Parts: sequence; C-alpha cells; structure tokens
Amino acid sequence: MREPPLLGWVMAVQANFYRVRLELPDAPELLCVRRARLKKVGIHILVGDRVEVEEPDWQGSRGAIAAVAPRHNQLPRPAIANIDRLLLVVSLAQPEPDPHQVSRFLVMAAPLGCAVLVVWTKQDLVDAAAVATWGDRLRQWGYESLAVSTVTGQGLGPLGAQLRSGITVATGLSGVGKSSLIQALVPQATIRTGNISSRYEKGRHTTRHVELFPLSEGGYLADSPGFMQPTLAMTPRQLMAAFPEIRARLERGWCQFPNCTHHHEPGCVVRGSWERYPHYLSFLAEVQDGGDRPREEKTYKEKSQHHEPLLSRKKHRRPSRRVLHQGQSQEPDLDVEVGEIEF
Ligand SMILES: Nc1nc2c(ncn2[C@@H]2O[C@H](COP(=O)(O)OP(=O)(O)OP(=O)(O)O)[C@@H](O)[C@H]2O)c(=O)[nH]1
Ligand SMILES: [Mg+2]
Ligand SMILES: [Zn+2]
Repeated sequence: MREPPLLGWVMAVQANFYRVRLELPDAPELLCVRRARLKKVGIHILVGDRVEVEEPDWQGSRGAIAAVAPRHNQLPRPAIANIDRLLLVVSLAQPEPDPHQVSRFLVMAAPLGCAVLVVWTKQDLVDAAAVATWGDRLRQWGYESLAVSTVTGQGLGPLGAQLRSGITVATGLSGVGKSSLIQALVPQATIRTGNISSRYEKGRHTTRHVELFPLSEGGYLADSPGFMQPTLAMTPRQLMAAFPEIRARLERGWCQFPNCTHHHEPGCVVRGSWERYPHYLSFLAEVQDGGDRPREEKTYKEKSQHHEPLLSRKKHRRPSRRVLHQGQSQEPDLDVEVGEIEF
C-alpha cells in the first residue's frame, strides 16, 4: 500500500524554492522544488498554497512539490493564496485616518470573500476618546475594529487571539505600521520596518518579500507592501455588495428598478443620508469609468476557481494527479512599483 500523501503549506517562495511547512506535528520545514511536470503545464505555486510533497529528504530538509490544491481565493499583489482574513491596518496618527481611504480598502477586500478586521495602530499617539470615536464609527459602517500600539504593547494580546486560525494578510497604506505590528506579534520574524519620510522620498516600499509567519497561538500572518493609492478593480455589482449598509437596506426593502445603481433612480431604498453614501457614489463613478475592461468582470476568487490547478481532494494518489495538468495559472508579477499595486 502507498504511504498517505505528505501535505503542507507554502510559507515562502525564494527564487525557485518553496519553503513548505508540513501538516505533520514536529516535522521540519522542507525546502522544495516544483516538479518539472507542474512547470511544463504552467502551474505556479504561491505563498499560502496547500501542496503535496513527494520524496522528502528528511536529513537535507528537501522535497519536491507534486500537486497544488484548489485555492479559495488569491491576491495577485502580494501573491498570496487562501486568505482567510484581511487585517486592514490604519494608523490613528502619522498618518491620520482618512475615512474615504479606509472605505476604499474595505470595499477592495470584499470580493476576496474573507473576514475583514480593522486594526488601529499607533494608539500611543492619541487619547482614549479618539480611539473610541473611530471604533464607534467603524461599527456604524458594519465592521469590528481594535486598537493597538507596538510602542506600549497595548491591544496586542487581544489581536493575537483573533488571528489564531487560518491565514491573515495585513494590508493598508504605506507607513501605517503593518511591518512593526507583525514584528511585535511574531518576535522571531525578521521584517524590515521603515522610516516614513525617507520612504516617501524614494517612492518605494519597505516591504516587498512575501512570507507567512506562524503566530505563537496558531494561525499564520503575512505582511504586504503598503499601498500609496489603491485602485478599485471591480464591477458596480461587486461594489454594491461590498457595502454592509447597502446590503442592510436591500434586506429591508426593494428599489423600484432591479438594476438600480442607487444613484439617481426613483424609488431607491439605498440613497439616503448615511455616512458612507458619498463614498459609494464616488467609487461608483470610478468603477463605471473603467467598467468596460474585461478583467474587471471577474473577481480574483472567480479567476482562481477557473484557472487553478487541481489536487484531487479525496484521492491525491498518483493516477488522479493527471487532473493537475489541466490547470493553468498566471505567473504572479512580484516586482511591482508603487502605484501599480492593487488587489
Ligand atoms: N508611535 C508609534 N509609531 C509606530 C507604531 N507602529 C509603527 N510605528 C512607526 O511607523 C513607521 C512605519 O512603520 P512600518 O511598520 O514600517 O509601516 P508599514 O505599514 O509596514 O509601511 P510599508 O512597509 O511602507 O507599507 C515606523 O517609523 C514605525 O516606527 C506605533 O504603534 N506607535
Ligand atoms: Mg512594511
Ligand atoms: Zn436603489
């Protein structure tokens, strides 16, 4: 009888090697190559991928990736698969929160279909009233948030407790403290943090390398490069679905027209004086402008479902691996300049 397959998760991609953490307790991480047959059919492997490893060399900590499981979502930049939670990092000061910008990130996260948690950083720089005001405001929008400081250590315990399962990716504007936060939560990680002013001058990100860090209480956390000006790549329908306030209004009543854009149409139950309605209108104008581009018709979730290589869920033995060869995926573009980065 064949041995059961060795399954693991890709923690980092380094040149042509993949660092894989096996699902076996106490197993060492293996530095793996991608099997030539996967390469031949254009199957790429991302950080966050669940993979099957063949021919482990336990002494040399080496192995070969033979198959990749289907992804439930993926971010192209940074290239990470199977995200369970997006940690939207916003600083309470330096820079101050910009509600429109926060809204934009929340909207961008929605098509990934994962949980979203907002974390306010640099709590040490503001008073308790400011923290409470922002927390209340986000609750009105339909999101939970919590405040932390990497200087005083406030809030880090409760945050770690919320990240205990699955893969979490920290995102947010440049300089808000994502890398500092990850460094505080994962002390054994070596992450570059930066000085905001010098980074703006150079116009480059401090954080470029993508890696999953294991949290002490469970779960994995990845850093990502900060955004300067994120763009919305989605359809108007996806935009509407991204607002909890809109969803709530449509649960209570119906607009007169089923294809209502909630802009000018008569009999609209969404239009109103709620706080983020102006955000919705400006995002709507933005996505309608670029709405003809075909790539905007698909979410990354849909894309990954259609193009990803398959690892047969039940029978990942040798004969079933032929399924793998049908898949195709796009090579992630990892070297992206400021301003081009988007979800
Ligand atoms: N006062 C204070 N400063 C902080 C805190 N967290 C981070 N900083 C500072 O904020 C600056 C930016 O921090 P980073 O962690 O590099 O920010 P980032 O979000 O990773 O930035 P990018 O990698 O460019 O996206 C650094 O100078 C940090 O020292 C905090 O809790 N309090
Ligand atoms: Mg960083
Ligand atoms: Zn409407």
